[in-house]
Amino acid sequence: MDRVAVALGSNLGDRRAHLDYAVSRLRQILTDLRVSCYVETEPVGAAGPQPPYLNAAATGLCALPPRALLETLLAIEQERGRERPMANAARTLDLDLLLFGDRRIDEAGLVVPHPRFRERRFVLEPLAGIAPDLIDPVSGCAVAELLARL
Ligand code: PH2
Ligand code: MG
Ligand code: MG
Repeated sequence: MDRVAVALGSNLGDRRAHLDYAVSRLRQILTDLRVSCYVETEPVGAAGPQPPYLNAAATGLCALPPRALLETLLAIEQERGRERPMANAARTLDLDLLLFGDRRIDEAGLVVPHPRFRERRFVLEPLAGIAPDLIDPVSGCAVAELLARL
């Protein structure tokens, strides 16, 4: 089984309830689940003013193939009423697949490692709290190193 890492984010509605729900759903599909603290962060890259985010990260062991995990993450977003009016719009729940073991995948709709996670403090800070030694197979760096370099 591969150790996977997922980023969680919410800035619409009851943010804590959305993240709690996502964690309970992740517990059904991943074993040895570890969940970071929830951190409040300022929106990055939004076109206009937006409410602050609650962000978190989770890791666990996954028996599903990557595409099936991705589809499950998207289904969980839908269960919280996720809408996509435009890129970077405020959202009830965003679940991004960051890492899938040491695999590199570049397919339609599925790019792993996540192409922007190395630049995102709102991803690396929570992830470093639970998995500082997890290796990014593209840069060869551990999560703690990626955070220190920001
Ligand atoms: N997600 C984005 C864009 N900007 N900013 C913060 N603070 N947290 C996020 O989760 C986030 C963001 C795209 O998914
Ligand atoms: Mg995202
Ligand atoms: Mg997303």
